[in-house]
Amino acid sequence: MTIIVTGGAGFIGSNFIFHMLKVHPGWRIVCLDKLTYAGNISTLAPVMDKPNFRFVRADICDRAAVDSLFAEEKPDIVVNFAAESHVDRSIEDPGIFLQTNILGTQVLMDACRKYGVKRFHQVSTDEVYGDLPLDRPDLLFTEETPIHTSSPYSASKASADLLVMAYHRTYGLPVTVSRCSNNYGPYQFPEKLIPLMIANALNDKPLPVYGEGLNVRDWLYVEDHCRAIDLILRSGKTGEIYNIGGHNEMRNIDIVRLICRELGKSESLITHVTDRKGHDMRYAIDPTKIHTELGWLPETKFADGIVKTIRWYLDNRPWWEEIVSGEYQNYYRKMYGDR
Ligand code: NAD
Ligand code: TDX
Repeated sequence: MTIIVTGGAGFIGSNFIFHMLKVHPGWRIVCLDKLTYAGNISTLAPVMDKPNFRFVRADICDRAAVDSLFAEEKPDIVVNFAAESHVDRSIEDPGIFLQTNILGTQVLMDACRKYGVKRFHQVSTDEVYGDLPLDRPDLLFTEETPIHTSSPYSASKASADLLVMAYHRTYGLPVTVSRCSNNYGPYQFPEKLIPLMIANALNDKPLPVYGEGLNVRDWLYVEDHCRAIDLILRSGKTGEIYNIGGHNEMRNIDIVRLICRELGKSESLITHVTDRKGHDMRYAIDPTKIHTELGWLPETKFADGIVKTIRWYLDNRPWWEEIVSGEYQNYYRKMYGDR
């Protein structure tokens, strides 16, 4: 079994590669990644020398590069994690989001058709469903919830999902799609809420909470997401969409307070800043389908996962200090300078 994993030098993709090499030691994993600002080759250092692992630096939008890799590797499965993934960046500059997230997905699917790939799995997001009101806790996103996007990021992910389903219907491409809630865990780029707050707190810097911090996200430990995708690849039905989430809704402000408590830092570091444009209020996944059809359940409780995650950032300071010391400083000034 040969799998091409795109975006495997990023947060979830790298965790997925570690997971798959552990649970399927006989499978060959080929990581295709452009190494954008979010991709970090050092993350993959522990597996780089494994005989059943290969890293290839390439852009999923580059047809020639994708074609020659598929010709060489003849993959059985392709799992597409490669994406521009940060909502705030999509608000500043949407173009690259449309390019990578939509057109890149098309390039990969064309190669899958040409080389007879047995499964193309698209890693999507709950953000394609838009948001839910805070005063209706009974409402959850199911796979039937209409697509209703808010940001250029979520619109690009939803567009890709539509294209994936169109390739299934029109060309019979054997696809699956998963839509997961917010992930947290090791190797997440420190522009995202949880690692950003951990890194800032450790450096005694202000903790920039958008608006009142009352927005709700549904958090899932990254390893649970990886197990769900592995299960969909082995037992999921082609042409199907699976929601992934663990019923773990939390307000942003409560997460930031918890991080302060765990790190022994004062809540006076919390600074309320101008809200995100078009900020989604609440996400909440109904994972009934993946539970009843495939037997998936999350294994890590948030209380344990967040402690493990904070411990990981404490134990792996060089990994994120390297990131926050470089180009990230310009990003941070631009995004938070006069917010
Ligand atoms: P990330 O930003 O950490 O990693 C993205 C990876 O893709 C990086 O390694 C980057 O170098 C690579 N990449 C970007 N453009 C590329 C291109 N044109 N060609 C090849 N490689 C390219 O993202 P993440 O948080 O790991 O998210 C992975 C996927 O999961 C994305 O598709 C995202 O939409 C989805 N997702 C993320 C979350 C979350 O909470 N992080 C939740 C649900 C779904
Ligand atoms: O500095 C911040 N302050 C703040 O209050 C940042 C970066 C975020 N926030 C808020 C905005 C959101 O309500 O925290 C919440 C989480 O923000 P992000 O970490 O940027 O995640 P989100 O916008 O929810 O999107 C994430 O989940 C779905 C991922 O980045 C997406 O890739 C995924 O599809």
